[in-house]
Amino acid sequence: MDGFHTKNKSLIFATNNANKLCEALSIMGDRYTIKNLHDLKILVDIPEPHATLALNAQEKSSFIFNLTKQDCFGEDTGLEIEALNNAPGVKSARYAGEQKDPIANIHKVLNELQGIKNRKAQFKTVISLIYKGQHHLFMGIQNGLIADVPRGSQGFGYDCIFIPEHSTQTYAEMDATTKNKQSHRKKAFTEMIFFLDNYHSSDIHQNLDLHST
Ligand code: ITT
Repeated sequence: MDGFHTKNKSLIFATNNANKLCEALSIMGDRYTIKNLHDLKILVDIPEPHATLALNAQEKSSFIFNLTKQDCFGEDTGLEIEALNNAPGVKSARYAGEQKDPIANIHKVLNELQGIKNRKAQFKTVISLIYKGQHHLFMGIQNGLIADVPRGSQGFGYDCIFIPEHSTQTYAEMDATTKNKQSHRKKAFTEMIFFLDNYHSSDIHQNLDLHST
């Protein structure tokens, strides 16, 4: 790795979610300058109309690239619950309706899991990066279990019902540093950082399948 080339890379994060930005800043460290849509005064809720996380992530990055022509990335994250046939999945933000209400989403999940013993789930993050005009995909998965009742007050979204593997605490019972050490987002961002740190213009990146990821 060449430290000179990895300094001060500047990327736009195509998100309106302040919690995601906060986690990204903590994971990416100070070698990257990350700006979000709020920083750039881009006031838009980018649609997420697709059937896969990868296509939605690409929708976000493409939308912002078309507007700015700058290096940028978007990510889509889904909670996939085995006993619910991997729902809410790509519908995680709007599981209980268009209002994107995290409390209503959690209620719906817990209601649907009432009496069900299989609590296995995974969080999946897919990042779509547009770097020097080329598209690249990265993925991170964290396995875990869905708690019987919400626990903890940290974090956001579904954090209070997700217990990652090898832990007894939900994400919402952990401090941010502990979540960011081993989360789905940490894993996907680590893949992207590795790619950026080792980027050479002649390299070919093996991409994931947009329609099944
Ligand atoms: P952007 O599209 O603006 O990035 P969003 O909040 O719409 O933000 P997603 O569509 O990726 O983001 O989020 C899907 C849902 O999953 C949404 O309800 C989030 O709150 C939730 N979520 C995402 N990452 C999470 C995490 O790390 N922990 C808990 N819930 C999360």
